[in-house]
Amino acid sequence: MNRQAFTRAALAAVGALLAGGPGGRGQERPRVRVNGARVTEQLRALAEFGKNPEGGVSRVAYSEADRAGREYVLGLMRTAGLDPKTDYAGNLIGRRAGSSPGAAPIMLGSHIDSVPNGGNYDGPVGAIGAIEVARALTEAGITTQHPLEVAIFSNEEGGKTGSRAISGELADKELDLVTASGRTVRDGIAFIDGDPGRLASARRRPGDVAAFLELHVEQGAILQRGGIAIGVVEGIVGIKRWNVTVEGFANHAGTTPMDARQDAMVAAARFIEAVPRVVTRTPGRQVGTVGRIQAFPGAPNVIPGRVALSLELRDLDMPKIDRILEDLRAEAQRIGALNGTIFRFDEFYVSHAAPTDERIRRLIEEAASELGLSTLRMPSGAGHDAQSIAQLAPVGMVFVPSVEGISHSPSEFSHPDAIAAGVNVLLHTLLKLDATFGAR
Ligand code: HGY
Ligand code: MN
Ligand code: MN
Repeated sequence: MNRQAFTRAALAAVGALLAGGPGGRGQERPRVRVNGARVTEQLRALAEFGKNPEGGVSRVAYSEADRAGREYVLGLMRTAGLDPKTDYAGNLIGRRAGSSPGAAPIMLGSHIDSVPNGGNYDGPVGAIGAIEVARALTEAGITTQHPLEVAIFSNEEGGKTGSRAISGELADKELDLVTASGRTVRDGIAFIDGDPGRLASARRRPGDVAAFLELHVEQGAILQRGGIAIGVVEGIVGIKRWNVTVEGFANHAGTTPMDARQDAMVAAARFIEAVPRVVTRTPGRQVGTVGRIQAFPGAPNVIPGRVALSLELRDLDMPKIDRILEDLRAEAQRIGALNGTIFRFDEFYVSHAAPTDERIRRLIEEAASELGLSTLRMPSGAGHDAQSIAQLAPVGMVFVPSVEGISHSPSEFSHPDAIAAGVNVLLHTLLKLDATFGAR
């Protein structure tokens, strides 16, 4: 090595030392990168659990497929040296020691349960990505100051049960809800080795977690349409859900004249048609959906005496959700008066809107920029576990593009390179968080 080369190498080494080593405050950034091929292979393997012949998965929470998928992920967590445990709410929690043992952990995570006939990326990208970050740090010989926790939250799709048990938002009445697996939440938690009788012990308090980061597919088309690599989430919408019951009068479909019916199905149909009209009356990005309907007694020759619907409203502004519900109640009253039916609204689910932390948004942007990736700040119209953890810690969310914005569908897809880029941003944001959110 000639004198100039030696001098250059020596100066670079000194520079790296001044940078304080991995995650340091200096200019030199650790060159550590995740293993994208490993992430791709693990996503493919996880997709086998609950695989549907037409593509995608039905790995609904508390199902056999969910339990088998969790076993696979537990294996990945052990290989990554995370020594995973199952908490009382059924969350898989892995832990990696930090150099400041007294510091509160930085948490990464997401979920692996899916909706029925869902896709292979909603949840698993952030779950596998979080495990990969831990493994990449170990392979690079990097120890963060903060302990690192990797959380695979249970039943995200059925109501963020696991993360809302941690935040304290989970209501007892939810334990009796019957989930897509056919099990109640209570029985489902037991089925995945949690303990529904000790959920209070899964609770975390402000200060127990230094910060939380979640990587997730966008589930919309904004990033793809803009050719942007990384979404920096500004806030996650609040969600409220109601069981709407329409009471009419069951009667003979053949002998009851058309002007003498209290037809609950007709009233329900008029209400369903009114939802988009009422929801869009107010300016903004709020959304409203009727996702489930059931008529009773459900026979072709009986005028339905009762119809049960689900109603869901979402927006970043919780009071706006309440105002829109009042408008829908007034509309239901008007509809009921037309044919003598009565509407009842029973709220059964609340997930609070959550802004992300501005300091973490900036760290995500810095990390992406240093990796040569474009970014865009944006809201999340989908709910996420991050909004539960936001009740007790500062949170950040990183989005990667969803092809055609499709999600909750077998056609859901994100490119391996885009996913690897997102996991690298997760890794380097963590290192920046570790260096700036002072360990005690
Ligand atoms: O419903 C949602 O927004 C999320 O995908 N669980
Ligand atoms: Mn999700
Ligand atoms: Mn989802």
